[in-house]
Amino acid sequence: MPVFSLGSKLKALFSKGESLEDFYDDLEDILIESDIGVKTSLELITILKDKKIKAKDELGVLKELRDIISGYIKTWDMELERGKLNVFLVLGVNGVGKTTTIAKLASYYKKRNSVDSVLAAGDTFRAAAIDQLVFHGDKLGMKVVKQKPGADPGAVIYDSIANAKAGGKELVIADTAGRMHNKANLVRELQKIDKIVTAKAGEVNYRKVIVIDATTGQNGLRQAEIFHEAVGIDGVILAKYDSMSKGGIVVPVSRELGIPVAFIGIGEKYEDLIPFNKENYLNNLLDID
Ligand SMILES: Nc1nc2c(ncn2[C@@H]2O[C@H](COP(=O)(O)OP(=O)(O)OP(=O)(O)O)[C@@H](O)[C@H]2O)c(=O)[nH]1
Ligand SMILES: [Mg+2]
Repeated sequence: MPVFSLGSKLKALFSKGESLEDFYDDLEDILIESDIGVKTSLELITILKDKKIKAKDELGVLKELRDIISGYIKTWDMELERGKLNVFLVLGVNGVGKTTTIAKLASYYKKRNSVDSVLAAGDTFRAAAIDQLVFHGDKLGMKVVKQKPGADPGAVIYDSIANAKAGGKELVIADTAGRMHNKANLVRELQKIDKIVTAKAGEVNYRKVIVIDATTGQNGLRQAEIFHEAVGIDGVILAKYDSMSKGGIVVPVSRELGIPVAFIGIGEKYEDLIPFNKENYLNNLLDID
């Protein structure tokens, strides 16, 4: 599958030598196609027009785009608050990479901070989801708190916090179901979980992160919107960045929803999760060497 390349499309556009109006129209289409979002793309075009950036000035356009987009993207290092229990609730629609990302996060904090996580099997919607987390917990040598399929996810997460506290652990990473019978149910369920953990806000550093699949396109923005409205999201992890997409979706998520980017997933192995680096990301997005 070819990699969608905003940079190569831009290069082709520059070599077209069309009128300034057509250039801006085409540029707008290219930006939207690269998941930057309609609103943000229009905003970018307006700024370029205002600055009277010339279509022929390839480097000038790229530099300008890079600078503006850079200002749009917020980042978050997702460091642990030491000496305290950290609770990371991992959200996202089904199949985006939540459970795999949880295992990667547990592995990351083990390496970085020598911290063992307690993994909470909060996706009680499917038996296989619990088994998948247990599989990772066994491989990583980390405790998994679970109940039977169909159990109340809030209770599982409550137990995992109690378990972590009793064991002197500093981190709980909680899985959640990305699907329910319908959206209203999903939102209600998440709000219940959120209430339970928020009640412990004084004692724990509670953070909510959404996993977005880089290959799902602009739908990722809608997903982030729904979860953000439901419980308020602190950060995004972009999974499957190694696949064909260049991850333009984090631009509108950051710009339009104000959600910072924490990590990117670049494969299926535990070590394939790296802190988001804005410079590298922008160079890759725009194909700048
Ligand atoms: N290439 C690649 N694959 C990934 C990445 N992250 C997750 N995956 C794969 O995506 C698939 C789905 O991942 P899961 O972690 O099961 O996703 P989930 O969101 O927990 O899915 P549900 O529990 O079904 O809602 C698996 O095959 C993962 O190996 C990534 O960064 N890169
Ligand atoms: Mg899962």
